[in-house]
Amino acid sequence: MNLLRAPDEIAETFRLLAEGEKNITFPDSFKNYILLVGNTGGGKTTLAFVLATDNSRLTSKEVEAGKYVIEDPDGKISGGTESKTLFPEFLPDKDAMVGYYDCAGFEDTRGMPSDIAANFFLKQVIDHAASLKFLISINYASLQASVDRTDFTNLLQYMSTLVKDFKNFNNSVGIVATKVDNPVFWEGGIPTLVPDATIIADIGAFIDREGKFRMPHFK
Ligand SMILES: Nc1nc2c(ncn2[C@@H]2O[C@H](COP(=O)(O)OP(=O)(O)OP(=O)(O)O)[C@@H](O)[C@H]2O)c(=O)[nH]1
Ligand SMILES: [Mg+2]
Repeated sequence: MNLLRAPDEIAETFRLLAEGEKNITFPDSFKNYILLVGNTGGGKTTLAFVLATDNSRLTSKEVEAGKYVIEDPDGKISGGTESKTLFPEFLPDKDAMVGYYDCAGFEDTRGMPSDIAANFFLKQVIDHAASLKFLISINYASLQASVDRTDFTNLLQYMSTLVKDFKNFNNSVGIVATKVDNPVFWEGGIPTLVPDATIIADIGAFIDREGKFRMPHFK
């Protein structure tokens, strides 16, 4: 941290902590939480909408030829490298009696005050939980052997700082691949969509291989 900027950053940290205290909610009737976590822009907020709302307010927009993003009317879904979500946002699933918390991205460019505030409120959510599960959302592009693995490695590192003992979370951590494109293979000169089951199996093999290689203590 640049010392000359320190007073500003300290003031900003306190401002964000005060703002978060006003924003964050812990409804009494929900104690079982599913935390939506992952790198910035991995699709946590979009997934929260898909899981906990009726989806009818989401729209898709073509941003480049054949490339779509999903938008919500309140502008909570992000578009840039800065994490749009800062304070964990509560979305209830009344049927399942669980509460989703849409969390800030693990890696973003907003700096120290935002990092401190994001981690402070994440800890508050964890402390309020009677039971806790994690749903990691990550771009499909980061789960392919042929693409850069940095994103996945960063995710593993962050998860291992968040969860000290994964044995306590057996069957409580899920991964959702977002922004899955439509890969094709050619059969007799005809393009055929790769079936979902094949994509899921490939992702499973990638996670198994990379996870064991990067973090041998991960199971
Ligand atoms: N095509 C497509 N776009 C998606 C999908 N999931 C997310 N997006 C887009 O990806 C961008 C980031 O999505 P968000 O849901 O805001 O990601 P986030 O992880 O909450 O981001 P931060 O809160 O900033 O960390 C948005 O432009 C979304 O529209 C998906 O499955 N398909
Ligand atoms: Mg978000």
